[in-house]
Amino acid sequence: DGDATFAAVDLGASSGRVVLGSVRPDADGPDALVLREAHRFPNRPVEVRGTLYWDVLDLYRGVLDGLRAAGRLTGGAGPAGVGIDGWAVDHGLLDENGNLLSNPVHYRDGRVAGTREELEALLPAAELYAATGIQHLPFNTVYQLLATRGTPAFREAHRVVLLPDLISYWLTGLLGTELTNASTTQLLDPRTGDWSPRVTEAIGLDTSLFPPLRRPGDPAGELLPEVLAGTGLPGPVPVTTVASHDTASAVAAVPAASPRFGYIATGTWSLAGVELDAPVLTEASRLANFTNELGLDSTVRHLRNIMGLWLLEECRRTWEAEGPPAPLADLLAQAALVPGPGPVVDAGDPAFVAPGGMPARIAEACRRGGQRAPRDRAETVRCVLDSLALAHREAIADAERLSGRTVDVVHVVGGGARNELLCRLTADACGRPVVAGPAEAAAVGNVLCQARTAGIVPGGPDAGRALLRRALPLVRYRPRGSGADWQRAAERAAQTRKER
Ligand code: LRH
Repeated sequence: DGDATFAAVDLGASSGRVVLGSVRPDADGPDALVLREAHRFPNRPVEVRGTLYWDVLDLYRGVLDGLRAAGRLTGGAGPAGVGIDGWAVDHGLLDENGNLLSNPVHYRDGRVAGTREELEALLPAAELYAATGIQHLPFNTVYQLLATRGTPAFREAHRVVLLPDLISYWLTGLLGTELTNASTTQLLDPRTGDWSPRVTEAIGLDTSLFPPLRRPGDPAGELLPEVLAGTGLPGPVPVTTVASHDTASAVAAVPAASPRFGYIATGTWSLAGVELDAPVLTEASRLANFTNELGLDSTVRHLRNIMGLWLLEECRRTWEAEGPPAPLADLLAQAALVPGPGPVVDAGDPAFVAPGGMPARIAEACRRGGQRAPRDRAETVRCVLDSLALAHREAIADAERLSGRTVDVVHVVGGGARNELLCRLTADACGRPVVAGPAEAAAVGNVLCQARTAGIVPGGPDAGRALLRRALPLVRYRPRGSGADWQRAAERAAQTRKER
């Protein structure tokens, strides 16, 4: 019992943050969980000689700055613990002395071209899916390793370390491979929770390249003396292995009251689906491009990756390069006035993965499908949000059909929970009530996992979720209309798919 303040390090594709979560399990209202953002920093990938990299040292500096700020916010006492989560699939290579051999490459880099065919020749897609349950995404770790294994850096590599684990290594000096994130590599068998011999043998990968697997809740060490000195924190500060895949932490923070819920974890991506006890490894699930990622408490996230607010972030990046800033609030207010659903694109189309020229690519996709292209920024933003709402509708319907789980309510968590228009359109398109929040879902799941390990919150998904329902301000959206207009929009989006 008691209460405590934990620091969640949460690394997203467009920004990182260190969030303090103070947990008071006995409090009845908002005091049960108080969140304070200690520090937020941009994540700015950089292209060098045709390769897109993460600036991982800049991110690490952001983490250290955040821990220093967390110390100040706690009046010098420092957090009771630290946990690290971030986006999936990416890794760094370490030599035998633990030094980083090369800069981690961004999952949106084009180096994976051709690796799908390479793997298919070694292991047919149906067998790969039966062994791992992971949907095909061009940048899954397995493809990145195929792309990199001929390089001098890979030949020198002693360890392959997933990115949140790399940050954890720099903070603690200890190496591990966290299980929920390992499940996104497409090298792990979700039934055994261990590397899949079927896949690793097919590609000739030595799994001892990965540091030993560890589970959410396991201790990950303590902040190193040099980290304490650099951040001014008083030691010792334990580091806990949390669900280090940000989506796993985000779904652990869904404040659902019953198992009959769907979720949409929104941010750069929209991850839409259901939470199950066991993976769905059917051929129908593979063909629908549904994945089975591992979560907290041995749960499985049966979901589809949808392009997400990346489409909007990229439009804004293009517009801002052309002229004055395009503030998000203004764009959304104008988009809300555009009648819809109007022209729509397939927000699952991998053609949208790469950065650059997004407004033109969206317009082109509309025209290709025989629709009129958006005429201005407001219409473009509306097209993106209508397309996302539609993709959410299809993913929730497919998740129900493929898993047999009934969905009575859809929870929108992550950054998009702040986007009123997106939530409203999602409720209308899904024909189900939407409950929005928390927006900092990954950080909340990260804090909850630490609080459980510290014995402050009881184990299992339900106690944490009940605490969140008491503590968090949640916004509810009722679905409007019959859904007939969304059915027609679905037919238009299917047309852009056909023409692809
Ligand atoms: C979201 C996310 C998602 C992955 C992608 C690479 O941040 O972790 O779950 O598919 O990044």
